[in-house]
Amino acid sequence: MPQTPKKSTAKGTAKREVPAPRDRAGNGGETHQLPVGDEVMTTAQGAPLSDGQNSLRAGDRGPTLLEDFALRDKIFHFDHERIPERVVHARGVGAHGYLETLEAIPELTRAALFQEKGTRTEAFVRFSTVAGNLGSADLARDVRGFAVKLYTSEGNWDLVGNNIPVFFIQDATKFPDLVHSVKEEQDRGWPQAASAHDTFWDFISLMPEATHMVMWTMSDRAIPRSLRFMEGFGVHSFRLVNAAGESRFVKFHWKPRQGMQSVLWDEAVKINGADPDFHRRDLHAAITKGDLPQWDLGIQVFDDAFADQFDFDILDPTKLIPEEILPVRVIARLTLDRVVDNIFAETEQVAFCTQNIVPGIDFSNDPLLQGRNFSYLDTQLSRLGSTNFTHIPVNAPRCPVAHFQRDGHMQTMPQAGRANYEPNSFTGADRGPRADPDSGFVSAPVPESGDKRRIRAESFADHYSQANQFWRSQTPVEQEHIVGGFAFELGKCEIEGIRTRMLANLVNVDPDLATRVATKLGMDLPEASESAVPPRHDLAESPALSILKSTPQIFAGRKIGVVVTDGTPTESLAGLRKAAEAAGATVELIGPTAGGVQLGRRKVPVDHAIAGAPSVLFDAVALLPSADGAAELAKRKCAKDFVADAFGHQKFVAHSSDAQPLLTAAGVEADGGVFDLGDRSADEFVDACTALRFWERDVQP
Ligand code: HDD
Repeated sequence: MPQTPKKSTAKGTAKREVPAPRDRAGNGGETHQLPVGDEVMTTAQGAPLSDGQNSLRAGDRGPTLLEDFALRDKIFHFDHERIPERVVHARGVGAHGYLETLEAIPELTRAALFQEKGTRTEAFVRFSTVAGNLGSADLARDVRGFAVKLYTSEGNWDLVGNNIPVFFIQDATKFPDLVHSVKEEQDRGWPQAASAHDTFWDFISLMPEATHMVMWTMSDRAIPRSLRFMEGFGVHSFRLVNAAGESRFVKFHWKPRQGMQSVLWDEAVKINGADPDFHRRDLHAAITKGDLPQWDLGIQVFDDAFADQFDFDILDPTKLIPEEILPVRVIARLTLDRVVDNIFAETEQVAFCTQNIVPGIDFSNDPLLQGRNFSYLDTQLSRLGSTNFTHIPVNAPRCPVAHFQRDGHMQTMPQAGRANYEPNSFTGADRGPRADPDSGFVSAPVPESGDKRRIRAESFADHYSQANQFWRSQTPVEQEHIVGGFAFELGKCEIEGIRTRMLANLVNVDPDLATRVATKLGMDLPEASESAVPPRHDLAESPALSILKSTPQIFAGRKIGVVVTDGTPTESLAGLRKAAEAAGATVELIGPTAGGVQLGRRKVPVDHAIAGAPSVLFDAVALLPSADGAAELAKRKCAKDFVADAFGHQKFVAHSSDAQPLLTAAGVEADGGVFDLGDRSADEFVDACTALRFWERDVQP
């Protein structure tokens, strides 16, 4: 039967308010925002529509008419919805927030945001994985991007960092090679979001400068439990410049106030299946429920004298300065307090550029940074299609913008005045802006000289000593994870020569590491590869490089998965909930089905059905079934896996005595990390959970 035209249900008479346009300075721009709510639906041109369900046709069953401007308007826009995803860091999640200055540092920098304690600077942050496409899974073993846009009163400052303080390569010219090697192989299109393949390890094993960074990416740093539980780093040495024009070097650090935490590789693999959006969901949930993630912004400041006596070149981005040698001084705090309204408009269109700096901050000669400064602006043109991407609200500076740049695709600022050049002899509004030598950006007056050459400085030649320092600074548990990481990834390489070459490089890092990886791979240990300078194995250990040595004991922001069934005693559940909430943790209920459980006379909703909520989604678990419920669950594979995995992943487990059949069915024998709530209190359990894992449990992967 042909559809007869339906009457629109929208209120055709509702008054439409027209928002104010963006001003000359780029502020406002609410015209971009469609009103939300009970409004008349319109075309993109604003014409109200009477019917959103049917296109215009001649007769009930006749052809669609070319004059249907509403159909064309809608399909035209849909056909062009996608823009190129980022060539790297395609998958990301963004949030709004602010940076609060805790300590004024005018003696170090004239940057406006650091002149007074208490200054609040609006911020937008985007976290990302590097290798995977937009639709890849969150728990890939990968570096996490940590990009921060600070809308300061003197322009946007973008600190485009990672959660690892060093980088794979020393020179920007190697970046396309690095990225090609890690992305899906061009002749087959896989693997997706994974470095465990031949081309990546081929490149890495041929580029010894990458060795330090792969020590980090094979460590737990590359599989964070939450984006909230990881550090961030500006990586390069930058400069701070004060009002007198004096400059010093600086490295930027973000320290999570929630502490650091990672997952095990076996968990990462399973989380990717159970919830590929695990990280973005976690960030969204924390912010929307008011558990606002915070990072302290710290600086390592040093002068030329320090740089000259330091063991490595401070311009080399494959090196770090241990915090034990140069402590991190906290100067500000970042708080994320608002999720985005629209992923595309904000997270997708945000355009970070390393060259976005402000008076008081300057670049160093790090060759990677210098190359990045070219690349980011360039890539935004390709992604966003116009030089006017700075007009998009998420990119627009919050301070006045005044220049003679004109026109181009999608120009949205009606720039007034007569002159669009300078110098000019007009006055008043027709004159336009002028640069100001006193308040404007002045580059640090650093003397430069030298011959033009394509060369890698000799001071960049040591590729193994800091890799060894990283290795020795880890706890035995973390070292074992690193060995597992290398063995897994190299085990995926089909070409044996690549594995051998990488092992030979690892011998330079540490013979014990190399031997253990070779054993896991079932390979003979090769001779050490040739090294440009003899690797040092005597650098002082740096506890700050280890997650487990440097993270505070804190369970706030974590999640306990509680298994309940019909008949779960309400008082044990209430006791656990109270203890968890007192520690700032969340409790989520897992029932035999999604339909809820009967507790006394009440039907209580659950957050998950056990078949869809493996224990990898939680930081600790509690088993509180009734005796009947435990007997039923003990027959189900998903319930046994839930318990066995929680135990195998070295998590703290609490249980009622009724739960014993389930523990037995899962093959769990109680140890110090398993709490019988008949004998020990919920408070004791949650207190133990602050260690996050019961690492003493000896579990063979
Ligand atoms: Fe990069 C994106 C971080 C080296 C070229 N990079 C990008 C993002 C982060 C980083 C966090 C995502 C920003 C966002 O969320 O939109 N990149 C780094 C760090 C590096 C680094 C910490 C080394 C210290 N990058 C690097 C080099 C080059 C690039 C050497 C090129 C010479 N990076 C890009 C890019 C991207 C990018 C192609 C892709 C999308 C974008 O810029 O906006 O220009």
